[in-house]
Amino acid sequence: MMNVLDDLRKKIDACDRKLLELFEERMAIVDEIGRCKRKHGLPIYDPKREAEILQRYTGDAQQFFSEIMRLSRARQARELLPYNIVLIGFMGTGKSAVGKVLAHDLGREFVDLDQAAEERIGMSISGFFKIQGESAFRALEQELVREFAVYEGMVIACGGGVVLEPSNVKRLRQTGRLVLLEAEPETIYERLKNDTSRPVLGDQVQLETIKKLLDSRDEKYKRSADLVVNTDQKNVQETADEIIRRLLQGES
Ligand code: PRE
Repeated sequence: MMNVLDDLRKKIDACDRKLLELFEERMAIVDEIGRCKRKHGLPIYDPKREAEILQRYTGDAQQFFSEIMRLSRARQARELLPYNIVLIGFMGTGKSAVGKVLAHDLGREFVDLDQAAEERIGMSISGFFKIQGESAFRALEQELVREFAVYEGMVIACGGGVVLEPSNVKRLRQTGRLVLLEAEPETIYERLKNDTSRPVLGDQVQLETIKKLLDSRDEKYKRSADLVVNTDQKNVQETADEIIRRLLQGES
């Protein structure tokens, strides 16, 4: 029995060596494509091309190629955007939704700091606010920033209050570019009016409260930002595309 297993494992090792060789060959081409895209200002993620490749396969093989292409995007992104992308801004500006799409398109890991906080405390943020108060939450937020800012190649969506604390901005800056998502108070109101999970807005979301809070924070948001992107008339994909395009151009 053991002999059979040993033999089969030797065969697997031989297969893996061949796979690795081909994988490295493919990745060298991906690198060349990356340079070509850079030169011509083309996006990293090409959904049409990926669909064309994926429709050739089904089941596990499709998964396999899907993962290879994610690694390829990550590789091009690492080369072209060698820093974390950190989304900051007021609630309702789309940080979580845009962050997810950005991470996908760049083949990166995504972390939503509010979600990470909820997982850590085992309850909703608004529940935690009620029981422990805002300052306990801000302390937890700082701890999470300390943890996640040391990683590389991430997309990080911050809670709306994160950059109000200067030490958070400093930490996030060491490994990332801070991208501020903006929206008019009316847009934010429309996006949040039925949302009861925003403790700093109270139980009933009001336009006036949004305006006041936004006013008091605007300066700090702007001061922390490397890049400012307006989201009023854009969907999530359009916003993500604009962020990548402008970061690639080295714009601010
Ligand atoms: C590749 C990677 C990313 C794109 O989304 C599409 C395809 C791939 O791995 O096949 C290569 C590539 O960058 C490209 O063909 O444009």
